[in-house]
This record gives sequence, C-alpha cells and structure tokens, in this order.
Amino acid sequence: MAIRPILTVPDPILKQVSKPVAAVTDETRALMDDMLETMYAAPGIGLAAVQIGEPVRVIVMDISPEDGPRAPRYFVNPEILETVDETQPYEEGCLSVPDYYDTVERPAKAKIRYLDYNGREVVEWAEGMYAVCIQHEMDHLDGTLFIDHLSRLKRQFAINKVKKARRAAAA
Ligand code: K2U
Ligand code: ZN
Repeated sequence: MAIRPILTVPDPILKQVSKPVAAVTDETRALMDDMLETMYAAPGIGLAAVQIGEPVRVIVMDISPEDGPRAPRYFVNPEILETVDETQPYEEGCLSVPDYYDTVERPAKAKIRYLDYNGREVVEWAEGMYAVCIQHEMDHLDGTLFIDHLSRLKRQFAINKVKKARRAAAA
C-alpha cells in the first residue's frame, strides 16, 4: 500500500471523465488499497481514483464515526439508478480544493449500483451522509467538482485561494 499525492485545482486531470473498469482484478484492489490509505492520511471520508491521477471509475469511502472502528467501502463502476426529488443542503469540502467549504444542495436519497471489492454487484439506497458523499465522489468520476455547483464568482475565488496557498508553500 502507498499514500499517493492528491491532485488539486486547477489540475486538468480532475476535469477528465473517468473510464469504466473492465473487471475487478488484483490490480484494481491494489489501487483501492492505495486510495484508502491516501484517504485516511488526508484525512478524508471519500476519495475518487481521478484525485490521485487515475481516471478510472473507482471510489473508496469511510463515513463511520471517527471514534469507532473503520468501515471502508469500495465502489467500482458505480451508477446512480434513481434519486428522490427531496434535496438536502450540506457544507461540503474536497481534498482537491483544500481549505474551501460551501453549501451544496443534492438529492437526499440515491439508488446506486456498483461492484464491490470482490467484483460482486450491489444495489442499495444511500441517504444522509452516505448520499452526500457518494454523489460528491461520483461527480469526480464525471470531471465535476463541488465548486462547479456554485456561482462562477465562488468557483474562481476557491481556485485562486488554492493557487495562492500553493505559491506560498513553494516560497
Ligand atoms: O472527494 C473528496 O475530496 C473527499 C471529500 C468527501 C466529502 C466531501 C463533501 C462532503 C462529504 C464528503 C473529503 O472527505 S473532504 C473532507 C470532508 C469530510 C467531511 C465533511 C466535509 C468534508
Ligand atoms: Zn472531492
């Protein structure tokens, strides 16, 4: 396992549409293991493969309570089959847009289908934090960041803030 660098805006790789995985192999599992180690180290509660420069449709997540045992989840080729009309606001952040947070409105529940760590198909409803996080991560697979749901002004402010912080760190 390895902790991999997380790409940040405005890296163009983050805007790529990730490609489906042909099959869940040992190579896929090794990628998910690296993603999970990288996510825990960040720290974060979700991570899409494109955020470490691998534009394939793979997500990892752990939304378990911080003080409890870890409960990692793995999603290969995830799809949203349906969503409810009810929406919920949530103050989101992103490991690829560090230190910027803003409210995004998303469907409160989403029915998802995906392949798990062993390639088995799962279909289930996500709600609450699970719904927020899986929709945030699935946006990544389509090259969409949470700031793309905000105004142009807020999006540019967020990008400029990350670029300024990167320059300061390099100085
Ligand atoms: O995609 C990512 O960068 C991972 C996010 C996942 C996430 C974003 C918004 C809302 C929920 C999950 C990171 O975990 S950012 C850290 C974080 C954690 C909890 C709540 C908000 C942000
Ligand atoms: Zn993100």
